[in-house]
Amino acid sequence: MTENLQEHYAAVATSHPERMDAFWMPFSANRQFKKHPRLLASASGMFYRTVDGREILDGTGGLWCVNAGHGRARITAAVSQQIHTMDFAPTFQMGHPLPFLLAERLAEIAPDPLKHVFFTNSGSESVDTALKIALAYHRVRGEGQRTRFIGREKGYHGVGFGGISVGGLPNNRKFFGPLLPGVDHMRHTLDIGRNAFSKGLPEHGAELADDLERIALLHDPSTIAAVIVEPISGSAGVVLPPKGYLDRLRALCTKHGILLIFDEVITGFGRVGNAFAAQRYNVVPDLITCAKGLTNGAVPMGAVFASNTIHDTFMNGPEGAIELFHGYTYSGHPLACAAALATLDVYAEENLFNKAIELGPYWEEKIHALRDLPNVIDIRNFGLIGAIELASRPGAVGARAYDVFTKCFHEKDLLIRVTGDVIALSPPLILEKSHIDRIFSTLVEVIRETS
Ligand code: PXG
Repeated sequence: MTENLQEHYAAVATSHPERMDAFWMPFSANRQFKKHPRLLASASGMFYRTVDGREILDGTGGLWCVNAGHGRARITAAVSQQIHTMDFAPTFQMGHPLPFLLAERLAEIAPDPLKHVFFTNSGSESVDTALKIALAYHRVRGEGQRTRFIGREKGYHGVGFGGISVGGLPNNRKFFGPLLPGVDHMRHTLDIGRNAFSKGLPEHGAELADDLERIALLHDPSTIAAVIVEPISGSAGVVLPPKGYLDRLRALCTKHGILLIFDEVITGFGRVGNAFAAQRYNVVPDLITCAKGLTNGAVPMGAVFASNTIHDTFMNGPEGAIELFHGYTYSGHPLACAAALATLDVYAEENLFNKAIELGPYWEEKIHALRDLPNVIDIRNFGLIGAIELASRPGAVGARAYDVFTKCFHEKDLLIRVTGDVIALSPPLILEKSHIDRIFSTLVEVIRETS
């Protein structure tokens, strides 16, 4: 039925493009897209299939979320069974077993001591939740003057007002007014001049963490609630932490009583090896935000991990009092929980949190083989993340990478993601060496053909 509907729609869309007008697409050039649509109809393993029947190799894990590959039978069955058993149940002053089970499972894979989980429906909600927990935590323990947040240039923390306030991408901020007050930003860590073509983490730039000290001293550390960073920035075009940088941020936060939030919406669930980047880099934050890979992208869900100290601080008032005035109708939704539990099973059974460590060196070797292609000005990689940065055409930032993107999709059956002139890659973790070979041989051809 769905397939017929899709085929029917695809035919209609081709003959009557104006029929596509009602859907206002997110983060998209709507008019350009609707003139030349790219419509996907089904997905399995490493591949999408388009409405016109082409098999497309997925170099992006959907949108950094399908870590276990598409159409996993175990996840599909769990969600399907759950919707037949119980479609919805409230979690405000009520409950059902699944979010309790899931939180316990998640606590097992989270770094010590982040053993408590608050459920949301997206990365953006996870970020706003973490920021609110940070403010409320300080207030509950009698330091309510800690109201400032520190983010970072180029940071992406979703699209809620909290997230765009601490985020550092100008286009995501400039249309939306004054945002949250009391937010400052550290400098970003992308330094192509010193670190171009680094393999893995760059050597130079740990000292940029000292921006935190400078900003903290400017406002007085006692006014700062939390610092939020992505261990690796994804949306900004893959920006890596220089060696020692995250340790330095951790030390400064501890010194000044500031909470450290790692936004692991992209880096969580095996993308860089281990469950979380916090473990891979051996730096433990106070809060971790996640989403995406939590359910393998199958059902929307996000989560915030809180340290025992933060959680326990809220559990001190009168027992009948609500400890945190925050939550979503769909926090701990049965379908999302069922998807997440099955996803964790797949990750564990197939040892997928080890995949980025195991295949990382091959991935690194293959991506860096592109360094001498025309217009390539930097290549960055860590785990199963890769970025190839192209020089921008004069006066047309993003045009060259966009041409690579469309050529890959329409002519070479490869899905990549581009942001500005950066080609970003984040394939499902089930990929094999042959997929890696195909991704990069295609990119070699296409980059060579693109002026
Ligand atoms: N934090 C981080 C670090 C993210 O990468 C979000 C929060 C927001 O998540 P939601 O679920 O609200 O979208 C994200 C999302 C890209 C791309 O191509 C990245 C994201 C979303 C869409 C595209 O880089 N990251």
